[in-house]
Amino acid sequence: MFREVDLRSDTVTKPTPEMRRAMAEAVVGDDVYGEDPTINELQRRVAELLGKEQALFVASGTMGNLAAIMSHCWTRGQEILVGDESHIFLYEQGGVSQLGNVHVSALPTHEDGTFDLDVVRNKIRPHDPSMHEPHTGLICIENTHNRCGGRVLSLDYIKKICHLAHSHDIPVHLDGARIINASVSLGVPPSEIARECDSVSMCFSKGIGAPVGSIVAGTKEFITKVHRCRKVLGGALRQAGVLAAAALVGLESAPDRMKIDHERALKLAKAIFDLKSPLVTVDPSVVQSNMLILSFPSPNFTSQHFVERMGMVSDADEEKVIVRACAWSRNRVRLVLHSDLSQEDLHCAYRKIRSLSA
Ligand code: TLP
Repeated sequence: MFREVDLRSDTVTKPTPEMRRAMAEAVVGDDVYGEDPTINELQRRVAELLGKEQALFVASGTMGNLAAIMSHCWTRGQEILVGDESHIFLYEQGGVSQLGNVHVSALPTHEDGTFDLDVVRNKIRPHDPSMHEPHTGLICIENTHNRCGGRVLSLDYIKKICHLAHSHDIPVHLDGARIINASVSLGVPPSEIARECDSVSMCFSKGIGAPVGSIVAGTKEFITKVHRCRKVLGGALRQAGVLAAAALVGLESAPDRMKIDHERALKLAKAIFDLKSPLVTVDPSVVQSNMLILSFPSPNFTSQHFVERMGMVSDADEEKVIVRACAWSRNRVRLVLHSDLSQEDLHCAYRKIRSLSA
């Protein structure tokens, strides 16, 4: 028998018994008619949580970002400014161009997930009468920032970028797939983080632990457009209350749960750092939520070697443990903590890392 510790993502969690019960007992209706009470309740609760007029349930974070961007960039010939390390730019198949007819301009991303505001200012293409250039229709930010290892954008930075955008009449979309993690880390309500942003997307299927679903929030007028875009993207669901029921359960316990994930991530990072290994290291000072990025300074032991070795058990291994992790580049591996991990799972993962680090 092996113990498997899955650190690939917080998306790997399975619904809890309480979620499964709530799903089985959910009161449902046809959501295309707006008649699913559990979906309606979730949308109401999240709109309030994010401090927005309305919210709309969508199938995934990718669909939420795409529908939001299509809704902001309603007319042809628009461009969005996104980070070159953002999920929207890297991992959504260029859907905004492929399906949304939106042009993308990628901004260099700092290690903490921010952009240089002067670079943003220079990239903005104003609504002038020129027929040659696209118009900047939207700026997208991400909090917590996935590729930057779960880094948290500060309220001050969000305020500054939103003010810059708004001074050019450009809205801001926040990819808040993990906004609750950001809220726990900053010690402020999610509505405070989303306050200056015109729209927000948030995922239920990550740290919140629900099996499926995301949500987009904004003004009533904006959500009417998102509703239309969701339909053309094939995301108009029927008795979706079974999914919303799990999300409602997850939301209740999410902040407390995430606090534990964050504490454990930092503890694990410190323990790995203290190994002073020439092969694998991590900077605990940048661990701000539920992720850590391991680096591999030696060309003879790459992230790929590490991931393969972590996923194997040999006869020589005293403990029969498989640890699953994602190699993000030749010398980077992302580890993500989540609610399906026990303290013992993490001890086992640490001991396995230690055994490979000499
Ligand atoms: N991120 C996934 C992978 O796609 C990388 C993960 O394991 O972290 N925004 C952000 C910031 C995300 O991290 C993700 C998923 C999404 C959007 C998309 O969500 P889904 O997977 O629901 O489409």
